[in-house]
Amino acid sequence: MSKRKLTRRQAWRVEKIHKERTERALKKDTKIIEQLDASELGPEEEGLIISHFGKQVDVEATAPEHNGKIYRCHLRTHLGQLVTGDKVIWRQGAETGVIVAVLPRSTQLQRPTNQGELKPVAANIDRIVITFAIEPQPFSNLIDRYLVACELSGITPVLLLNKADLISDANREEINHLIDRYQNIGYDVLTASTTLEKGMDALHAQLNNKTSVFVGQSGVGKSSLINVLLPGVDIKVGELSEQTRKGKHTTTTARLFHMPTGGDLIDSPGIREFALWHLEESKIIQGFVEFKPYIGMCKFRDCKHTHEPKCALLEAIEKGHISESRMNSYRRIIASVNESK
Ligand SMILES: Nc1nc2c(ncn2[C@@H]2O[C@H](COP(=O)(O)OP(=O)(O)OP(=O)(O)O)[C@@H](O)[C@H]2O)c(=O)[nH]1
Ligand SMILES: [Mg+2]
Ligand SMILES: [Zn+2]
Repeated sequence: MSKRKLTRRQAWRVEKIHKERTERALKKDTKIIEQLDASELGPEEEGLIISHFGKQVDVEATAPEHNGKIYRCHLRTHLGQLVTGDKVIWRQGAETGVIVAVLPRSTQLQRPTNQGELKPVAANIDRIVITFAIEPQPFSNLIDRYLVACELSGITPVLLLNKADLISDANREEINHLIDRYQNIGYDVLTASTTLEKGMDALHAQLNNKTSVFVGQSGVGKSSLINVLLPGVDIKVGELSEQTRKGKHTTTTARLFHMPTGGDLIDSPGIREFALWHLEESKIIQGFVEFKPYIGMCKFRDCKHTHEPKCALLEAIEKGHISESRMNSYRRIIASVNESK
């Protein structure tokens, strides 16, 4: 059998399974909604999604008489993917309530999955706290990917190095190098340690009265940081694996917490990779802030910035205006995007 035939057959099977699954989900959904409609539903009210579990969400009732009470609500399939931070209209039910509408998002952080879908991570956010640590080992390419997402979605990044208590002579130089890489292009890098409770005031000042989502690898201390910022909130934290010194994916679903001084913090599950295959090359390059003055200045319109003569970006590297390491990181992203296409 030819390769093409096989692929087409496979595609047909995948589509069939997907269709059946969607139909089953819709049927189940309709049944639950019918049951809900048959019961007494309260009036339409505004709410905020605090957390998301498959077909259900926890909604905080916005009206003052509820005193911040949280209601478990069912989602209707036609509403699309709702996420922590979404503002919704909901109705109270006997056991679970139901979401009837979602209000437009001001911003959203999206994440492409390995299955080829785009999944929202959090909505209506002002800050993305890109968290990294002394261990697990930080990867500048992952930080760069998050920065691209921030720059393209118009959400301000906060770069945060946690576990500063683990800085030693053995890693100091490498860490300073990493910090310089970002400070040289205009990003502030905050340093913190939850064990020593250091750097918390500066972090708090950046997040006060804003809605912020903590992102980064598993085990960098996202949940630990929120626990220190919000005493009384007791999120589960997990030790790194003894063998690999990587996180064990302790947080499994994003959750929003209010700051007593105003603003919200969203804890999110750690990730291994942050793919960018949903973005065009011409967009991704815009996510590298220091490249911006040189974009469109190359001699050739279709310049790939690899070896072409009169390439404005290569010239900028030569003159030291752009670092070789950020350029390599950009190339790695483009290569991985092309590979997945
Ligand atoms: N030495 C040191 N350890 C820390 C610090 N902050 C957190 N940890 C430890 O790092 C480990 C991981 O912390 P978590 O808060 O669970 O990390 P996370 O980023 O939420 O991980 P996921 O939920 O898996 O994504 C725990 O053992 C924490 O005690 C710190 O400042 N210094
Ligand atoms: Mg966590
Ligand atoms: Zn060029």
